[in-house]
Amino acid sequence: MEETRKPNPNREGDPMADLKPLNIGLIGCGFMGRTHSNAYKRVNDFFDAPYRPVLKACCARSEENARHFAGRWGYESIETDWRKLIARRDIDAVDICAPNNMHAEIAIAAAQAGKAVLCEKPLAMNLVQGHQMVDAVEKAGVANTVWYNYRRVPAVTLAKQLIESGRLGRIFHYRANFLQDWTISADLPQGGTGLWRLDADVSGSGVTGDLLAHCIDTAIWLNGHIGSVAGMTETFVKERRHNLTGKVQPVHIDDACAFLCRFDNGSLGLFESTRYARGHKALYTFEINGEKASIKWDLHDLHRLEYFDHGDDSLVRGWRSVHVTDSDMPYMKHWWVPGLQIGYEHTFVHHVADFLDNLAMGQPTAPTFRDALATQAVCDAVLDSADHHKWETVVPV
Ligand code: 4PW
Repeated sequence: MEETRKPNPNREGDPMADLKPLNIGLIGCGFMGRTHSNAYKRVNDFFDAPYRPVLKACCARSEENARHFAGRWGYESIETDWRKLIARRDIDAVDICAPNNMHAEIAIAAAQAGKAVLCEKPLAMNLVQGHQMVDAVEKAGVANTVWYNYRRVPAVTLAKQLIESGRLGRIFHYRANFLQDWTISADLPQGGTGLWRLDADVSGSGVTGDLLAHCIDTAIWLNGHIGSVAGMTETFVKERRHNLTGKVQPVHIDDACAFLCRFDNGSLGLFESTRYARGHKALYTFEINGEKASIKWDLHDLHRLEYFDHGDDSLVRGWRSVHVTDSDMPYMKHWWVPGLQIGYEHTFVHHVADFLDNLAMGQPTAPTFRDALATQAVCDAVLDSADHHKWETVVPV
């Protein structure tokens, strides 16, 4: 959390000192490539970071796409083969924004080459791959992190602080949803640019790895280890034309997934995700009920944390809408004046700021690959449970 930062030795005494460059090699020039590039470009404008990210090279399979992306975001050079990018001596950190089926191979090669590795979520296609990735970064001793960005929404970080301070007391319930509606049409193809999320060979899973993984990462962070799960999944559209083969092929992703779980702290969890909730584009919500207080949060209103404290005077007791914009709130002192809001893209800037600070101090940046492996373990257990129609124990990692 930003609030736990120690003074940065690299900036002590000389705030104007030249910042050390950190040369970024970005692999994958799509949606996530844009969010990360924006974060690298903005971080030094708002944070006293110890490094200056340099957009050294971006890599896409198509030279045209790589050139276009490099031109727009200011990358100094391009590659079309990720192995060449990793082999370059002028790259310090490899950022993986390629589809999920490439995460493991790229991350392992990058770690073996001694690069810092930043990987998009979910960590891997499955737990076996995830373990290999964790082994690789830990054996190489390289800095590593996974972009579960919603932890760094200031209101979500504030939720963490409230829970850690004991304000909620014993936790009884954790509820989370991530709802979308963009795949309802049966005419939508699977596979190819932008649509690889529908092709299980590339994505690993459907909403479980793509959306619930966010909810699980936040939940483990806020409420601790999940011990067992009971899940159900459905694929509503069973065949779709594949963009790469041109043929109508079976769909193997989960279009919707819901699961119950038990946390090690004794609380009960209820999670739901779907891409078939008409009217919802990216509705990520969670609610946590404790003995003394409850909190709830909604991505559509991301700067608010709703808080109910049973200890309030009963005459005025009720849900408070905490507007998380004041400068004493997590991350907010780096932005505008109190009352003004920030958004989705800032969560990535916060992640880069934390990563750079931690790198300078030789500290890990959560979620590390190992932290993300715990999320992967829950995702795998949920899918196994749905397949086997029974409760599954989550493998400790
Ligand atoms: O990681 C998720 C994506 O794959 C995101 O947080 C939202 O849902 C936006 O796009 C998808």
